[in-house]
Amino acid sequence: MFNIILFGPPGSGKGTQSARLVEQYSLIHLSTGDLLRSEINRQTKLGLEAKAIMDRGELVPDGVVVGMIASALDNNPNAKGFLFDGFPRTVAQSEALDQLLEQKKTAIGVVLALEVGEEELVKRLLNRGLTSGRSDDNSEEVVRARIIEYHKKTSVVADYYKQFNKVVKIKGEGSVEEIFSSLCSEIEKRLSY
Ligand code: B4P
Repeated sequence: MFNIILFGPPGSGKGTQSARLVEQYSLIHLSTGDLLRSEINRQTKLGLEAKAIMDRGELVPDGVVVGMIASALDNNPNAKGFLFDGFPRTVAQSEALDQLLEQKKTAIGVVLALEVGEEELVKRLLNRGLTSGRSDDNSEEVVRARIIEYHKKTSVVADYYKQFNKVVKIKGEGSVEEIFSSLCSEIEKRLSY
């Protein structure tokens, strides 16, 4: 099993690149953002609670997202590997993920960290907000709040994985194809070990 975390601030291209990577390497795509939006669309209790938090640009409580990931892992017993997109977003989520993977006798192979400047992030998200219908993309105030939340709680996730030498930085500006090719070359170095 080969498991990847695609890491980076909001708007860095995680969702965009994940769609390509899961197809290329036959991985199961686990995006906590997508899982939460599916709860919102189905108007579940969890979804209604999450929507209010997401609309402020804040992070949903760790227990909620860890529970969603635990079920998704259980539901895919024959996976060749998982691509985690937008998860983990706190150190507590990282520790919980390590434990869940250990129970399944596997681990994270690599953390690919997309690096994109702040103004480019704001531009991309507001631009997506013009068509996505996502309420967290259509106000500059909320977009900037998400970036602040990233610096406060999520950027330390990279430090957590650095202690295990698992982090590779990837330039996240340029064409989608160029970035995809950088990601693939890092994955292939590790697959050929
Ligand atoms: P997510 O759904 O994870 O959304 P994101 O970080 O905003 O987007 P992403 O990074 O995937 O978008 P992409 O760059 O692909 O999270 C949404 C919310 O859910 C969070 O704020 C939080 O409230 C909650 N949540 C999710 N996971 C959580 C967790 N683990 N714990 C707690 N809360 C959680 O796309 C952005 C735009 O850029 C697109 O329009 C795309 O077309 C464009 N783009 C991509 N690559 C580009 C490139 N190379 N050049 C130009 N534009 C590009």
